[in-house]
Amino acid sequence: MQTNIRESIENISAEAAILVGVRLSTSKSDWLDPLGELRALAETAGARVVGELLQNLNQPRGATYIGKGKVEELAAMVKELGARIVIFDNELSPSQIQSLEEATSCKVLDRSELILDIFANRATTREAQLQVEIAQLEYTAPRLRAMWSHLGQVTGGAPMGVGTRGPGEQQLEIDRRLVQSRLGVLRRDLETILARKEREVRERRGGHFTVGIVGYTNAGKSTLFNKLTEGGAYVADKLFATLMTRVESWSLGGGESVLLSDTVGFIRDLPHHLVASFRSTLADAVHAHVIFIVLDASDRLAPAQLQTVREVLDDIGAKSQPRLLLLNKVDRIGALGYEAKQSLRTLEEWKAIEPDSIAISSTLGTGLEELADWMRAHKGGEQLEHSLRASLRDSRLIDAIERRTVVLAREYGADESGDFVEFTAKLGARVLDELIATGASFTIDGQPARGVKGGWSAARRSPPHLRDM
Ligand SMILES: Nc1nc2c(ncn2[C@@H]2O[C@H](COP(=O)(O)OP(=O)(O)OP(=O)(O)O)[C@@H](O)[C@H]2O)c(=O)[nH]1
Ligand SMILES: [Mg+2]
Repeated sequence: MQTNIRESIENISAEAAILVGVRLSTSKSDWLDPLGELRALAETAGARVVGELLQNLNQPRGATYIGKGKVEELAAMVKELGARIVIFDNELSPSQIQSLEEATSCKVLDRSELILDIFANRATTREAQLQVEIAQLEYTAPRLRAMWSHLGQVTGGAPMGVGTRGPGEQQLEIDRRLVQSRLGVLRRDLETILARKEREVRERRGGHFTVGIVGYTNAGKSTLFNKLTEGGAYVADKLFATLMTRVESWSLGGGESVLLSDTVGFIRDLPHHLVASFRSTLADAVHAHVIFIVLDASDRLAPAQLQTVREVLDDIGAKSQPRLLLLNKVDRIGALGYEAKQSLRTLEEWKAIEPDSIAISSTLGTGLEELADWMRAHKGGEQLEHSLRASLRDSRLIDAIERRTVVLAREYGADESGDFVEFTAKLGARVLDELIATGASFTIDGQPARGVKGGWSAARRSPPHLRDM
């Protein structure tokens, strides 16, 4: 089984491919360049696109998805251009694939299979490989019948009359069982890795403020991540450059920092097996305190891409935290020609629709100061109630607490080190960090704050308000 799948992956690379798209009335693709995204996906997979075919239909034609005349046209194109694969933009059923393969004498793939192939080629860690193989087997299993009955005919096996079981049928049974047992093994392996990973994510969250960078594939997430942190994330002008999550610290100045995570990009109609498999990869985003949505504002399809991203976020359960929209690649908008600009939403239009968004350029660094300001304000803005005990001798600290926090109550007392005042006060992590940075000796909720480096996060490995989130 495994070899079959691996072979099919490698076959795409360097193969001459024809792209086929059917524009249905419900189609979500780009009307100006309907096959643009599929072309990028095919090229990412390493295919050489030699031809393209489009058809407008109200609804797909059952057996072959495209109309009879188009199938003939496609078969002729395959022959003439020497194509080795045909890639459909639409999702095909196993029997449609079979009919199309017979009619064109060519291997036929759909968009989901192509995406799975790209993921398979990019998966470098054990976790990613397991996720991809599981998704592939789950996607392939229902197609086995078609594959084998097809093979039975091609190889001239026993006639497949009603009630007879040709060699294909028997092989099918064996393969089904192989697939199921392989899936069992893979799922167990993956669970072990995931359990460890969940623990790691929880630990990371423990005392830190975390931010998940998400967005459509190729939006510029890794570029932004590298710009804000020590970097090291792979950046490329291709789809799905990033498959695994990376976490680095983003220093906001004044000893403050947050943990940023960069992760796999989203795409419309992502095969749902893949979404499920990659849920763990997205765990950092799901559990982050804040989500940055990076959008390529220089892409005509940005509004639809934003919608996809929001849908996927809802889907994976990242619903409760604040989301900040970042309109990226603003430098590129300026460089576009008049024609291209006409079909773009302008920044003014974006601002009117998404007033809280920030325009940035991850390559030039434009807007990143504003982003850091937003982050600082937001991080410091989470006002929580704490008790702060300060020595009455420390008038500067008491003054700072009075000025910088919302004091709800004051209680006076004395212990072995002298007289103190215990404040019940509302304050954010940022103010707390500032108080600690003064170097004064005081306690926060009963724990000493003095000498704690990195402020709040280090002082309180597991603050009560984060523990249950
Ligand atoms: N002009 C311009 N190009 C950008 C900007 N940000 C990113 N890019 C380019 O966009 C391409 C994709 O960038 P990445 O950072 O790899 O995008 P990504 O969102 O991480 O993509 P995936 O990991 O594939 O999902 C690269 O060629 C970047 O150089 C920007 O602000 N301006
Ligand atoms: Mg990336």
